[in-house]
Amino acid sequence: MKYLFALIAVIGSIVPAFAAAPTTAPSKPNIVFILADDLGYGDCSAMPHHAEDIHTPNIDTIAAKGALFTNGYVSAPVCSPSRTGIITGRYQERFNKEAGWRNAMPQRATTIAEHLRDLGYATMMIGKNDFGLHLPSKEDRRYPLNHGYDHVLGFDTHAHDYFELTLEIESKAIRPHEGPSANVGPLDFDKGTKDFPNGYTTDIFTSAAIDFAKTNAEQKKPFFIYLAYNNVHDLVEQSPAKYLDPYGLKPIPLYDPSMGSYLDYYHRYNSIGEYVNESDMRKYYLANLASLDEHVGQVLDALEKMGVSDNTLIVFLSDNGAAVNSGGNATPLRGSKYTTFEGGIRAPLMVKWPGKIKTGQTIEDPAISLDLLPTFVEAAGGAIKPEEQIDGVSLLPRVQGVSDESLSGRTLYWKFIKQWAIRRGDWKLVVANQPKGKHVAWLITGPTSKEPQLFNLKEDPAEQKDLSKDHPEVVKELMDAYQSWDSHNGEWGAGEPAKY
Ligand SMILES: [Ca+2]
Repeated sequence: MKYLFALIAVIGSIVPAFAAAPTTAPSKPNIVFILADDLGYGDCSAMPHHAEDIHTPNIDTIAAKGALFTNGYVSAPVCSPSRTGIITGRYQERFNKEAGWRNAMPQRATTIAEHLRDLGYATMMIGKNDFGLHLPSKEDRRYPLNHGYDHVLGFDTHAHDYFELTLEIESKAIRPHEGPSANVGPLDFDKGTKDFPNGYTTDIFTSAAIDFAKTNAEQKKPFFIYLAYNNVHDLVEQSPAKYLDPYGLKPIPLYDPSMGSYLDYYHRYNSIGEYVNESDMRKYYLANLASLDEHVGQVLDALEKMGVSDNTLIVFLSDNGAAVNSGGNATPLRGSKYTTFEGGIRAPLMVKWPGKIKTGQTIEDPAISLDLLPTFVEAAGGAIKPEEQIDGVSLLPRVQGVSDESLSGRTLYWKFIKQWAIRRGDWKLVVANQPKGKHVAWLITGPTSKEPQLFNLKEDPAEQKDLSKDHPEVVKELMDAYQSWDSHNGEWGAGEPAKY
């Protein structure tokens, strides 16, 4: 009997080996989604007509080895609502009719991370979560552990100090979490927080992404990393000396409670004024961007060294257009962050997937951040139920050349406080009603109007020539389409508390 058990044990150990060998099921690709913050359309050297002082060689390799979208959009001209659109694949206005500055995470929307985790992925959110506030509880649906992530390292607000990352500074600071942006202290780390004395967020987030990729690559488990750097968002002046030195810049002082509240410190240095002039602001921005580019390069290199680069889908995107008040440049587009002109909503977008996406493609069809959810789900071998009513479409058939179907005729919508816009084909109707507030009042370039302006983006991407008087029938068609879209907004949020 003893020998019989031994024989069974031997057979048992052989059978799985034979069973495993002939499998031909394709392995799921890893997915790394890198989101830059406030990086302008013209501030990435992969983009045509980029600003002359821009050099982003590492980011550019994603486009060179994959596809570059020259008409890549986000669904909002500011951070939080744009990110709700990204992670749900739906216009954020579906959940809240007045989504603008604010944000909401509906309970019933399935997020990118939830889809991918269900498909067998290890998931991690790193960096800026951004629901516009320092979350009161880690049990909140908006906290990444509660919407699809196995692990999280980052922060919840619009901005966080790049260097001051300890409980000690948080406890000493005067109002360390005041308002939606000013935030200082330790980073969120899974169910708790973690101190990083002498740390720098861009380094920390990069290392975390590489470590998570390595751990899962060794276990041969597909992974999804949402790597949301706070570069190049305020405080854009906060970069290590090695990035400031080439521009002859000095580091700004670190926060000290003797300066007042953390919000006082944040406002003192985050825009052109007493401490930073316009020329230096651009230089601080360029230094901050040089850091982002170098760290993106470190992630790409690490994936290569791990041997997983060929089986990894990488997407690079910015969450909104250039923040001109922080040194950003929307060249050659009109407007900036906070506007529904192209400068606020068109962003650098590139996709790389070796062997699956032809290299060196430039795609002019409009794409939007809402497309990422269905793109990732399709790449992972999943499917989205029709009742989920995703607004985005998978970009894979287009970038893989398996479909000739063009995206050029699609209709896209934007709404931001009193501004709105709609694009259908090459036509764009935009209402550039001047937003109020000291940070945004001067950001709309050219005349503003409560009346819709019509532009042909193919001939006039910089939105200079209003054709509304020449094509009243197009104005009416687009006006009707926009109003029809807006009339259904908020329906997905019905019955749910508006949480901000
Ligand atoms: Ca942003």
